[in-house]
Amino acid sequence: METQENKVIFSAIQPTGTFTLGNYIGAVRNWVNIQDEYRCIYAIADLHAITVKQEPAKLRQHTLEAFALLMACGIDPEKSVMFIQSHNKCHAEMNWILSCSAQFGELSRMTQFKAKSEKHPDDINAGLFTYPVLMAGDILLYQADLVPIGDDQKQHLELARNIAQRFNQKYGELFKIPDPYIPKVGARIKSLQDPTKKMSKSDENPNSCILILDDKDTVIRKFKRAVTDSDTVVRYAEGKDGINNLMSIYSAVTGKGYDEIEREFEGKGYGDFKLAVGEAVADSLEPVRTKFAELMNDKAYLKEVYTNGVQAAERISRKTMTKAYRKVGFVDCP
Ligand code: ATP
Ligand code: LTN
Repeated sequence: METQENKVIFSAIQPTGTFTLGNYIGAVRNWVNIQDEYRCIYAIADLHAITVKQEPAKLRQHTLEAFALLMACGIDPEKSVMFIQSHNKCHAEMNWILSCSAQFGELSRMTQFKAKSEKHPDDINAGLFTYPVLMAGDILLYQADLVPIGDDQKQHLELARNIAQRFNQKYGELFKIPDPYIPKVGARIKSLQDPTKKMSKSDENPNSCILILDDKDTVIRKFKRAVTDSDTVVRYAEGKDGINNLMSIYSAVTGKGYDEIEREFEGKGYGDFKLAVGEAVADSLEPVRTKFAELMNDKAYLKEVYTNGVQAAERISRKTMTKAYRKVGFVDCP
């Protein structure tokens, strides 16, 4: 029987900028929490990032920073495999093999493709269209059992399952069919300026999102400016999107339940509450900032970690890649 420890988890994040509090609470913090329970493999998805325009020097910098950020947030290279996607050539190779099992029709139905094509009408490149195939390869190469993802990636995971099943039917069993991993605590953090929208690193208004490297003053200032409502009572209720969002952030960083938070701020105004949320968030991010600065000052160590990481990733994925080549009928590589 399979124990949880033998189950493989794969996930990745794109190096498109400093992570937000949303990325941290909704994704990376959960990745950290499951490291002891599963065999975790995490990647910085730089191949995915170039589906939209990137400045080369910035991409290189953001990729290293994202890698260091994962470590600063608590991903431990002694426990998990962590690497940079483009370093492992299997990803680009598997992308081709799987693209021949993906259908034009199903790729056309991806809502992210439609949304990104509308946002960048002058650059609807083929990579943007086949993005989910590359993502399917990421997952299937490691025979992942579970994939932690947010709502926005559910459609892509469903597609990965369909591609895997189709390949297995066409060529014989090879890929494990992955399931989504829904974390126990997985808050969807909203924009501080428009709490009906998700907090996102590509938002134009810098006050809308907390970046995990923001200093204490900046964090507190952004929370002070957060949009709330004309009521004065701190309570979780329908129609109070701004306050609900702040409560869910406060709850995520302090571990307190909504009832407890309501009692804590009874008789106090929004000003006090916003300050408390700002301080709690800033305090919880402080160790991340310190660790990040340390890591960025030791590039040799970072390099050692991503070198060991890709070697481990290669070892696992090359086995699947070789089997896939045999299945489709390629002559063994001399
Ligand atoms: P972009 O603005 O470039 O689209 P993003 O901030 O939405 O980026 P992604 O890189 O697409 O972030 O997502 C990385 C991970 O963080 C995903 O698992 C995603 O579900 C999660 N995530 C992103 N934003 C939030 C949020 N506001 N709340 C909770 N989880 C989030
Ligand atoms: N598309 C994802 C990042 C990503 C990913 C993956 C997530 C690339 N490959 C494989 C899970 C599994 C995103 O933009 N959040």
